[in-house]
Amino acid sequence: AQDSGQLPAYVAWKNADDMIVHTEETLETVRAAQGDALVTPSTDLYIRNNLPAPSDEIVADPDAWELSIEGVAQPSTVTLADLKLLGSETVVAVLQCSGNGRAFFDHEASGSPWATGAAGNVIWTGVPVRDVVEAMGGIADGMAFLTGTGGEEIPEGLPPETIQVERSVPLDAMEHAILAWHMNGEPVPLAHGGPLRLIVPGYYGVNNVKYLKRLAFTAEESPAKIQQTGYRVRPVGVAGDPSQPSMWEMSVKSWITGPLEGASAGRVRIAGLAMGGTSAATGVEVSTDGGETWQAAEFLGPDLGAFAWRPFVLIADLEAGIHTLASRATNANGDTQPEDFEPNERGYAHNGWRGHAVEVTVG
Ligand code: MSS
Repeated sequence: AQDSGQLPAYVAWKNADDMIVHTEETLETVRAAQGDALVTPSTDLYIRNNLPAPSDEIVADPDAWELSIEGVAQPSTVTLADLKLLGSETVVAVLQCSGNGRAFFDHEASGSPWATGAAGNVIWTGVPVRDVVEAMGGIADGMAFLTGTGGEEIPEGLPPETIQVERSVPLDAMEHAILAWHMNGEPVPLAHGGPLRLIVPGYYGVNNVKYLKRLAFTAEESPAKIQQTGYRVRPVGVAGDPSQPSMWEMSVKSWITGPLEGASAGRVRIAGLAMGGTSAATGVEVSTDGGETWQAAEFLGPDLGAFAWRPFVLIADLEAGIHTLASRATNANGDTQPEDFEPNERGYAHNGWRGHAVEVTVG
């Protein structure tokens, strides 16, 4: 699927050379283009839509966008202009699809064959959810989840819960969650969920609901299919059900972004990206011999916070021959990437270092 160049019209503004178009609704960033970028330019950020995006009329006047807030002491409908008066915060957070790394499983899980490019590091600005809650008199009694509903129009005749993008995360996630109107210093583009998007730092992409039209504190998880049976980690061949782990918290992960194919013998600059998931990435090691020996790499650039990724670099001395380059990150919780990651039906959450390794010919 390396057919960059043919961008769908709604994302024609992206950098075609840096994108792999899997389908109209799924575009991945080219691995080499991820490089050692501290922040992913919006023009390079991947796209994953479960439903076609709403009309771009909704971003014509962002401040007029309406959000319904439920499950609080004083439920109400507010505009984006109102929300901007409640508080502002900027958080840098990795946005990563649940299926990023799916291509490294052997069982050919259905879905886009994402390699490393269904992930980006983004600067989000918006109002902290806790400030919204405070303004609405607090969370109503008995609520256990934060539920966000996407603003896509549901075609008539279809029961909304079959296709609606509505996701619930545990209340704990509220501590860091924001309702974002800016992405990388600009209004959130429609393709990435403008005018208003729920950002849940440390949680998989699917929980970061675009074109957010409803924010609700709920006693139960959303009845939507995408919550009940979708995005569940289960053994290969097993159907999704609510008892299985939901794609919530991200795990520690890293990958090399260069070199990916060849290099000249001698000093070689090996670069990549490391993220901690729900806690900060604290270190990353690189192996040039397929995991037999490891050397600590150095983080590059400023620390943008626990939910951001950290570019890393290691200058290695490589002899002519074939080298298997791998990276292995550790986070503040003390978790380290495993060598292998057990296959699961939908190919979610792969963070095994061996699958992400690259074979490079040095000559
Ligand atoms: N939201 C909405 N509203 N819709 C849709 O479709 N998707 C998901 C999220 N959110 C959606 C939403 C997913 S699934 C993902 S990843 C993300 O988003 C993506 O983002 P971007 O911006 O990149 O496109 Mo997987 O886990």
